[in-house]
Amino acid sequence: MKRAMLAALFALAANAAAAQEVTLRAVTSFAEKTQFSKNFERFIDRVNETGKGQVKINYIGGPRAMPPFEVGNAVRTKVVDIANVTGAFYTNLMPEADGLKLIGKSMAEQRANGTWAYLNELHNKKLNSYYLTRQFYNVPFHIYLNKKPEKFDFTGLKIRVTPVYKDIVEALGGTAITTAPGEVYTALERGVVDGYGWPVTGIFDLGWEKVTKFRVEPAFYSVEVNVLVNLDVWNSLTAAQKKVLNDAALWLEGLDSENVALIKSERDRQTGAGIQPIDFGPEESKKFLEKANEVGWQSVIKRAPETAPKLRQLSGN
Ligand code: 173
Repeated sequence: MKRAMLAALFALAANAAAAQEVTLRAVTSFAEKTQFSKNFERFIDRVNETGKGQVKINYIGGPRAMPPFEVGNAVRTKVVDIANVTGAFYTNLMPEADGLKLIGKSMAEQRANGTWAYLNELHNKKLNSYYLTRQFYNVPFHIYLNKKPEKFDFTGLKIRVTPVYKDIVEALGGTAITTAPGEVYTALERGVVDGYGWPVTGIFDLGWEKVTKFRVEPAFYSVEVNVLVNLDVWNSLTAAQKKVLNDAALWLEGLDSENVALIKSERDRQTGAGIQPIDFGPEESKKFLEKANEVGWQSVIKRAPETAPKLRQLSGN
């Protein structure tokens, strides 16, 4: 009798745990298994392992499932519960997101100095989402070209952009053409563009080395790929479920330490593929970086005059 009661109790407890397990639908704004989805995919595995009985993530996939520029809105409206997405793809909803590229501090620093809290507040308000974390703060961007300019002047060049590169490309006289990453290869192949902006890592994922001649030095800005959770979903989670996600997010932040070696190997690989650096020397490089920072902030401040100055101050840039 005692035994039967115990068994029944255990069954009840197991049921309660099962009833508590929540399944989150996830998408990524980058192609599956490529550079800027990979660590998010590892995060999903981690959550599914450590969160057994608590949280389960159901990975819907990447741009084949949802156009990248729609991912931010999909989290906002709870079409998906959790997403891996760069702020560059949701500046229409949150102009401040364009400022993320200008914040080069690690998440540990951002949590310590109030940046994370402020960004979370902005994501709560404008994207109805919880700002779980950001990845790749220590990976910069480059402009890649197929025509070689004589100086830092892109006049006459058509360059594929997202909001990340638009202002600096235009400040240097180039013509900016916005496309999703999935359209870059064809645009280069057909000569619709003479170059493109992209991080230092990842160009091999979609075969762009075959249609790329030059990489402009120096590297600039900071890659930001964020993990957002719909705010209603976040608020409905138990403390234990939030902890699973938060712990996995901190673990994900730790993966940024891999980026240093990765950058070196990707630069070597680019050299091996015949991609030549264009370098106008230290003075011009310094001027370029100052200009990129300034036009970047001015553009964000113009679109978000109430909030962007505080972000700039927190960034230290
Ligand atoms: O170039 C892009 O599509 C872009 O803005 C981006 C942002 C973060 C990581 C990779 C690319």
